[in-house]
Amino acid sequence: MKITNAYVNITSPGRNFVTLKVETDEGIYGLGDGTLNGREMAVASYLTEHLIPSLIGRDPFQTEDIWQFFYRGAYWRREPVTMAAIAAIDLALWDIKGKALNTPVYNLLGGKSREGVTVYCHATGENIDAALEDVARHKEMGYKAIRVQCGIPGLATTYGITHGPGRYEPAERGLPSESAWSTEMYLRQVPKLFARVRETFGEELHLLHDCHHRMTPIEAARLGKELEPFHLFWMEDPVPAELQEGFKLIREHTTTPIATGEVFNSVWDAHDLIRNQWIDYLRMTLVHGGGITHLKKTADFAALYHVRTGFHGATDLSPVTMAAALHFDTAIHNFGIQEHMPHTDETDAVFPHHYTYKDGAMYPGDAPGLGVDLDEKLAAKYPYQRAYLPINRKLDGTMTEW
Ligand code: EZ4
Ligand code: CO
Repeated sequence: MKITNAYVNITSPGRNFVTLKVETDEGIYGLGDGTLNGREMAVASYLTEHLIPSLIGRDPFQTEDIWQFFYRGAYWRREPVTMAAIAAIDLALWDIKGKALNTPVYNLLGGKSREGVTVYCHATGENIDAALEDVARHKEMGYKAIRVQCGIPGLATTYGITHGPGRYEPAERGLPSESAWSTEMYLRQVPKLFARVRETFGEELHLLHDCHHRMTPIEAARLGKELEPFHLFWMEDPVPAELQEGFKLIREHTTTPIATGEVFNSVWDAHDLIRNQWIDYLRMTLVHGGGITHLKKTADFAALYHVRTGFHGATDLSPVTMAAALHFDTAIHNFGIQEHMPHTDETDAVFPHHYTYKDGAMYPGDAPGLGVDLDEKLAAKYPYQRAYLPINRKLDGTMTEW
């Protein structure tokens, strides 16, 4: 089999997605996701200008060699743009391989290790009472694991909180907005939130919380310690992770489990975190971490150190990544949990897919390959619109940790 053509599709059914379609001489095609929130066009151009010309004519079954060719061949290694572009190709090739062998991708990764993939959802509220109502609503929907975030008294907006009606979407159209942040106020609020959640819903529900890299290690250590009585499933991104050693200090002070890595793009970003057992869950997912080929090796390395996966699953990861993640989660041994933030109906229509949700779990489906498609006609109705994540400053105007 030979790759005959490949091109990038950019669409914005509620938010921007960069999709790669790879075609072969046998009529089989594969889809890959290269979406990088707020930097979409950089990945699209990287693919079109620099990778696709070298991809044409290759054997799509050579997932390992093609990955190494683009990783090593670039000379300039790593960083999110490069790794998302490589991931887009890698995912499309695994999709082709599955379709050509007439089997779902999970069978190429070891087969089913479990029936369903446990997912966690997002509950939010502008205050604690509203957050509790949202937890109750998600519990009704069958979720067994819920991330809980709430507004901070004294701050006008808080990242991760839905404002007004409609679905939560972290990226905002136009240029990035700026909002105010106070770690002192945040640290006072979060233990109160989780005390109320446990009081209301009991011990059984898995509770998660995302700190969005806003703290210093000693502040995170304090929060982890104060949250211990509420037995969180994890505390996510307590600090920015460029300094992997920062996690050592947190670890020395608290038994609250720690997840990090949604912004990582290589095993080297997590090398010290994993081999020193400073984290419990790794969040680097397929689109940002070089695809299935690189994540499989990373997950296997993590398994040696009791680190499990907890893939990022926000709406800026397209249904192609979601499908691939569910195949991966179904197959590997050290799967921990999968984030699930449902896409808009428009997005689901542009990307028809076989994966499903039921009673707190998701299933990749049994279609050959990844089991996701792209309706290019419909996609064309939603042109790209510039959109970014909000940026935070402390109350005195200083930029925050993140
Ligand atoms: O900020 O997906 O855990 N989820 C998150 C998300 C991320 C966005 C980044 O593009 O932190 O809201
Ligand atoms: Co996060």
